[in-house]
Amino acid sequence: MQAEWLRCSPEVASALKDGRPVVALESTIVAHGMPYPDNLATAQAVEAIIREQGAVPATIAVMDGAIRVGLTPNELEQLARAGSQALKLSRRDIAYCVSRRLLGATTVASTMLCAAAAGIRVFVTGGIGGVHRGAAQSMDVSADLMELARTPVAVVCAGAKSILDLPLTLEVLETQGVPVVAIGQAAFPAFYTRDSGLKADFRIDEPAQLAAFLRCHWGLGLPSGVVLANPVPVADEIPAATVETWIAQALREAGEQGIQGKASTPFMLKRLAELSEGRSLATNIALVKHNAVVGARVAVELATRG
Ligand code: PSU
Ligand code: MN
Repeated sequence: MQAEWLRCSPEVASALKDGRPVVALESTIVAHGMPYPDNLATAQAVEAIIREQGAVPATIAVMDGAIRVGLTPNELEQLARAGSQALKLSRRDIAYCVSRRLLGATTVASTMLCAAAAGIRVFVTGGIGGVHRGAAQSMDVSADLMELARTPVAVVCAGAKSILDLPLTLEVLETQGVPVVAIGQAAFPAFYTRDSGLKADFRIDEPAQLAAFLRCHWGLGLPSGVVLANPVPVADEIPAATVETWIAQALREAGEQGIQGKASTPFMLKRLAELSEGRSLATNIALVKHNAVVGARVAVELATRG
């Protein structure tokens, strides 16, 4: 990627140059995944948690005609205030946003792409996109899965939401050669709930072991990303049956209103927050913070042993 279009903050650039741990963060979760001002408070808290663990946070977004890796506090606030005014950028949208000098928020897919270009291997988020329910008809499969297939970044997440078809999501990841590693349990977590009822491919608990796995994966020359699925803390979990009633209603409304394509996921997140009277949002915030702790520890381990 040409330097003109990829700009690391001085702090991120110096950490990368010295081989110190850096953790990438996405911005769609800020602009499109949570309402203001919770989005700003969460983004700031997540950056602080990563620093406490001894790593440098690098929130990624498109601003002023460049991909920006590491934002100033003012820039983070600008993004949080812009909300849905910022473009939601997947891989296909990046060149348009950069060349038109627009404000853009990166999804898991585009954050992975930009992180890899900058030399960052660990990325913390809430949940990944996946195969949408009804995808046999809509063909709506998140570009996140294709990016995981081709871009060597570890994505620390709480699994994927059950707004998606989770069995099919895991099938696609298997087909694409993406390892799904659950942390601290055998089950693949379903974002608001710890157990989706499906098994992850592997269970690895400790940051040092997770780092060793990643080192081996990439050392073998495997080109893909890795899903590090970290379940929501017990205290913040919402029972699956409760979540399902909100999801069923939100999906029904999405169908009635003809919501599709890139608008689907933000619509679902917003409706879940409303239908749950903020409970889904509180859990979302808690799990992202927990992912930040774990992701930063993995980044620290990865940096200390090369
Ligand atoms: N899932 C969440 N919160 C989010 C997203 C997904 O729980 O904010 C965002 C991420 O940026 C993810 C994107 O990459 O939605 C997936 O969108 P789509 O399904 O359109 O690919
Ligand atoms: Mn989609």
